[in-house]
Amino acid sequence: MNFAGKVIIVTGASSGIGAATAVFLSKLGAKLSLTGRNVNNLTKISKQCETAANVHLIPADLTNEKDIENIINSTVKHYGQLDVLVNNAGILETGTIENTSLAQYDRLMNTNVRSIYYLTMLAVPHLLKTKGNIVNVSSVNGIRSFPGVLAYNVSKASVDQFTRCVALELALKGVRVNAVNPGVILTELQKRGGLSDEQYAAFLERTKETHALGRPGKPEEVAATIAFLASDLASNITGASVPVDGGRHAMCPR
Ligand SMILES: *[C@@H]1O[C@H](CO)[C@@H](O)[C@H](O)[C@H]1NC(C)=O
Ligand SMILES: *[C@@H]1O[C@H](CO)[C@@H](O)[C@H](O)[C@H]1NC(C)=O
Ligand SMILES: *[C@@H]1O[C@H](CO)[C@@H](O)[C@H](O)[C@H]1NC(C)=O
Ligand SMILES: *[C@@H]1O[C@H](CO)[C@@H](O)[C@H](O)[C@H]1NC(C)=O
Ligand SMILES: *[C@@H]1O[C@H](CO)[C@@H](O)[C@H](O)[C@H]1NC(C)=O
Ligand SMILES: *[C@H]1O[C@H](CO)[C@@H](O)[C@H](O)[C@H]1NC(C)=O
Repeated sequence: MNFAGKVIIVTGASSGIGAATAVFLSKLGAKLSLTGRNVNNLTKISKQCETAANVHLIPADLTNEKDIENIINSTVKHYGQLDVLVNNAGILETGTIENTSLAQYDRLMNTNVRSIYYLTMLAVPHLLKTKGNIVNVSSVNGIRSFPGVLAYNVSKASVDQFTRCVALELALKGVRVNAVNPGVILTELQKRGGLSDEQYAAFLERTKETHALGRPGKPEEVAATIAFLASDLASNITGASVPVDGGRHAMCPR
């Protein structure tokens, strides 16, 4: 895989899968635009990237439309082109149909779906010029259902459906669109989603049974899959949702 000369936007790059993806792609020669809410965190990740000159930081809150516009404008102004969009930013909250709220629905759909919708709209004219591609980070929750994270799962199912629809719309124009669907990955997502330290420890213990490979995944394993889908090696893959979940999507309780 070689991304020399390729310009890649990674949203949510200040932690977890986004951070691992940024570092991974930088080692493969990519020029990066990294977005995140927290400038200090972004700066920390940029220092782990291979070549400082190939990292452009764009602080952004993806619930803010102007911020989304600025991600595209600033990237194209800085590098003159865009080759790959990695839609990674996302949030997780728990809630069932009995204790969710419309406010929660709006938060999840705005952050996990509406932002991607708009960012992708704005990115596509530039991707058409470079015959670039899009990788969306979804979740195993997009393809299988779990109780207790209703709005989150609905938002991720939307991401998968968007991925397939946009893939078909852009296929003949030479732009590929794919998603990765991580299972439980060792990031701060769950704790930020409201789990206490104890609940999180129990949650991780349970991954030994809920993931066929018997362990949670690492951000670098998702990053490698994102890099593959974004690379020319995946030239004949579009509209795919690729699980990176230790086999979880294939399992049934028994
Ligand atoms: C910034 O990094 C700290 C330490 O890793 C983390 O606790 C915090 O949630 C991060 N903030 C954002 C907005 O990502
Ligand atoms: C981004 O560029 C577009 C097109 O030039 C312009 O309409 C829009 O106002 C710009 N937005 C921001 C936030 O810079
Ligand atoms: C909603 O209810 C579920 C099941 O009773 C519980 O596990 C969860 O913590 C509750 N979530 C909220 C946000 O109250
Ligand atoms: C994923 O990919 C498609 C195509 O880029 C995009 O339209 C969609 O909004 C993206 N976002 C999500 C959440 O999938
Ligand atoms: C993709 O695969 C199809 C079916 O095997 C083949 O006809 C097509 O030429 C391939 N496209 C590319 C870009 O390799
Ligand atoms: C959605 O996904 C999460 C994370 O895997 C899972 O724990 C939750 O139960 C799912 N919720 C629904 C309603 O599918």
